[in-house]
Order: sequence, then C-alpha cells, then structure tokens
Amino acid sequence: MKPTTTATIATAATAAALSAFSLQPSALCAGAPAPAPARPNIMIILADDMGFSDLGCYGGEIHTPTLDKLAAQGLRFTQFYNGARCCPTRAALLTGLYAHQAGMGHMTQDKHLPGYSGALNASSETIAEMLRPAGYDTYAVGKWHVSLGVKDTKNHPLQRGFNHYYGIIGGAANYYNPDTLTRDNTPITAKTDPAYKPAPGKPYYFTDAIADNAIQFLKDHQRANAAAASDKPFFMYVAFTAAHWPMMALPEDIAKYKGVYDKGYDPIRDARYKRTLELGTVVLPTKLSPPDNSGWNNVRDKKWESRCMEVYAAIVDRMDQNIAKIVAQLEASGQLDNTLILFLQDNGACAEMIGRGAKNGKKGYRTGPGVMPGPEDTYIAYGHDWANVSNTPFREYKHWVHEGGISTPLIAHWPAGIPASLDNTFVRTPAHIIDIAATCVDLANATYPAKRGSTPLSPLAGISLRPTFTGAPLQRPTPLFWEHEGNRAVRDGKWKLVAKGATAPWELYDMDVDRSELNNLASKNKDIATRLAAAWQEWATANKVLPWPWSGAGKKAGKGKKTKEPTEDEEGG
Ligand SMILES: [Ca+2]
Repeated sequence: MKPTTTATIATAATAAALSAFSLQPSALCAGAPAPAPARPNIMIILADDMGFSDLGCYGGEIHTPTLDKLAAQGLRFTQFYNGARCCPTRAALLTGLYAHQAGMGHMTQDKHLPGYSGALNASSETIAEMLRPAGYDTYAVGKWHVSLGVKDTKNHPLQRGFNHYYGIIGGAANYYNPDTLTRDNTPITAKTDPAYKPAPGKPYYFTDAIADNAIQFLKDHQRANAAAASDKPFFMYVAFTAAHWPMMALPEDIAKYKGVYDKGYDPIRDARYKRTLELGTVVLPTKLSPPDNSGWNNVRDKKWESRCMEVYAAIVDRMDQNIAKIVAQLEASGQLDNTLILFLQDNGACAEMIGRGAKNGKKGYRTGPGVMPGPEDTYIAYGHDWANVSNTPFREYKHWVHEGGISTPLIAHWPAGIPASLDNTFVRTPAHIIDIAATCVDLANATYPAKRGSTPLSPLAGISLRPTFTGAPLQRPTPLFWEHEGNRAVRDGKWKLVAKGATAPWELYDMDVDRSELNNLASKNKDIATRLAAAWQEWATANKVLPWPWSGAGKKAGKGKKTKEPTEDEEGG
C-alpha cells in the first residue's frame, strides 16, 4: 500500500481552552525552538467502555476540562483505533502485537487455540518489560485483565515488568468495593488495605483510588530519584475502569447532570454531531448514522433512562477530575513538561444490557427497570440506546469492528517533545493500538529484544508514532487488521473492509467520505473487496487469528455455517 500521510489542521475551536490553560506556559512561546528533550516519562491513561464523542474535546457535553486542556496543548488523533474489547486492546497496547499474537484474541479463558490462550503468552513482552532494562521505573494502576484471573500470578503486573501495581486483576468491579483488588502481588480489599485510605469523611471510590495510588507512586519515584541523586524516567500505565458498568457514581457528580438528558437520545446525538464538525474531530461529508435506539417517545420510564446517562456522565466527569490531580502532581514535581501523556479508550461504547432486564441482574445487587443506578447496591449498565449516543456519529458498539466499536480519541500531550506550533491540532492519519509500544520503545531508546527468556518474541506489529509529534507522515508498510468474535476488518488507506461475525458478508467503505459506514461499496468495487479480503485472510493465518473458536472455524471467512454468538457479559471487558 502507499504510505499514509499525516495532515494537521489547526483550529480555533478550543482556543479559549488553550489560552486558559495555565500549565507550562513556556511551552507556548510561539516560534521557540523545541530543545531535544531527554528521554521522556511516559504515562498511558486508558479509559474503559467509552464512545468516540463522550469527551468535550471530541464533541460531547460531558464536562472534561482536564482532557480538553491536554488536547488544547497537544494533539488529537481523529482516526485512532483500539481492539474492540478490553482484553484484546490491553494485550495489544501492552505488547505492541496484535492481540492474537499475544494469545489474547478473546477474553481471559483458555480456549486451547494459539491465539486464544486467555493470557499474555510467552512470546510477548509488555512495555514495562521492554523499558525497564533501558532504565525506566515502571508502575501500573487500575484494571489489568490480561491474565487467566487471580491465580495466574506469572502474568500479573509485577511478573510482567512493573515495579509496583495497585488495581484489579479482573475486568469489571463494584466502584465502592472492587473484587480482585491487588497491591503489588498481594490480594487486598478496599476496607483492609493498610496502605491506602480515602480522605476523611469520603467513601472509597475506585476511580479516586486509582489516581491517589498513581500520585503516591509518582511521589515515591521522585523521592527515590532524590535519594539516589538519579534522574530515572518512569513509565506509568493508568487504566481506569470508568466508564464500564456498573453505573456507580458519587452523588455530587451525578447532581451536575440532573436534567441534561431529559429530552432523550436524539437531541444529544444531533448536538454531538454538530459539535464534532465544529471541532474537526469528524469532517464532512461524513454523515450522522441513523438513530439506532428505541425512540424516546417509546421509553416507558424516562426518569430511569435519563438517570442512567446522568450516572454515566458522572463516572466520566470523576475520571477527568482525577486526571487533573495526576497532572497537578506532575506539574508540582516539575515533570509535566517532559512527560508524554497519552489518553485513549479501550473500546467503543458498550451496548451490553447487564442489570437492565428482569432476569439479567447480578446476585446481591438491586437491578432491573426502575432501579435508579449510582449507589453501591445497584448493578446496571446504561444500555444500548445511550451507547448509540456515546458513539455519535458512528455505527455499532464494543465487540464489533465497525467504527463505533474500534474508534477512540487519542490525546497526546508532551510540551518538551511536541512543538507549540502543533498545539490544538489534529493527526488525521489512521493509527492503531499496536503502535503504542513501538512508540514507547522508540522514545525510551530501548531495544526490543529477540527473546523473552528462551522464547523468541514476535516482532513488534506497530510503528512508532513519533513522526506525528512533529507533523511528519507515518510510513506504515502494511494495512491495519482486526478480529474479535468473528467480527473482521482491514483498513488500507481510505478503504475499509468490515464484516459482522464469522459468517456475514464483507462490506466496503470509503472512509474519506463515509466514516459512518453507510454506503456499502463492496458490489461496486469487487476488485478492491477481493484484494482486501485476501489480505485479511493472509494476516489471520499468519497471526494466530485462525484457527478460531467461532463456528465455521477453518472455513473461509464469510462462508462458514451458523456463528455461535458470544456471551455479552461473561466477565466484563
Ligand atoms: Ca472495555
């Protein structure tokens, strides 16, 4: 394929936010040459189950001033892609491989197939394992979800290259009392952990605890550097569970959104679409996909339905508040200028319906229609129809590899490494979660090893994003590929070939004009569709995607028999 190019377009859309941003004013001096920075600290902030247009700086009405400010002083990628689901995305992010290469094509169950072993395999290495030999201290906080559960300790963070860890090993948890909570290698509970207590008078809330522990790690790192008279950089992985179900949020945050969603889905979708165009995160002629909801007039319990979205917004709002605390600590310690902060989301908005029906509740919690979410004794998802709003203007959801499943914001903030002239601009080149590890290895001057122990490592699948930090083009030698639960896609330049499930026919879209995937060109452009389908098949065969556990395994994609539908809620994600 032809190399893609990076186009950056400055906008004044968030100029007000830029001018109001107080952090690191020296980086804003127009025309100041950027000195060659020392190796940067790297902080990856990952959110869970959020849509493309939830953040303010991507068109949403949710209050995210911290992320908006980081975007205003950095880059926003408009076509950045994840792996459609928690485990595949996290495996690909951490290893720089396609998820199947790392053994995590699906979730954390061993399906006894090479690409579906349920944990990071021996021929993959995490960013922490790559960067620690290069002199980085490494920290992880938040959700892990790349091991065969709590017993698979060889694949827990400390055995996978991290110096310290605080978070949950599993995929979803009560925000007030999370399961599988672990500090370093020790299982703990929120109530018995001697090392962390919430502020006096405040409840334990996992989003707060993630940030508070991240800040403690940053302080410990600074103290250790001072004691040793050293200047070691750090790599920190901050994996919030916001805004994954259950919809649990603090009352003061929910109160901010009272009434915001009372008019239902479509006014919010329309406003978001308009705002994405104004900002430039989506460009014409991409259209707003048709509503994929039950219609507000048909909603029986509007108070309950709007409350679900109020709580979702509150969860995101609280995450932004906590990112502000982390950024403030970086600033106070003088580290903000030379820390690359990357913010992204692990998959598109979640249409799973856990806790929303009469029969799919969780034992020990109040669930079902009419139960107002928010408190810790409730366990409810915000549901399919609000997920459609979160993914404005795209189609489909988490699990699927249409744009609503795999599109994520990516904000890159690095005053010492991204020239001020590029502040508040966009990177419009498609890029992928597999590129994160390659970027880290590049910026850290680390060496990607040939082996992990005695096991040969798969070569990195991604490429460094460093060129985009100076407005230069990316030179990607291959298309980008996806597979999850039989859902398949390949992106080559402006063309995207995509299919639902193991057996549905391929659809072809021109992403330059139809990012919402509304005009299927497969029958009009059979040669392109055939070429891309063959490329997908070749990739799938070479990268442990096949054999796969879905019905029709071994048959040519698109011609298999009935597909076994995956369970939606088996473990979160
Ligand atoms: Ca997720």
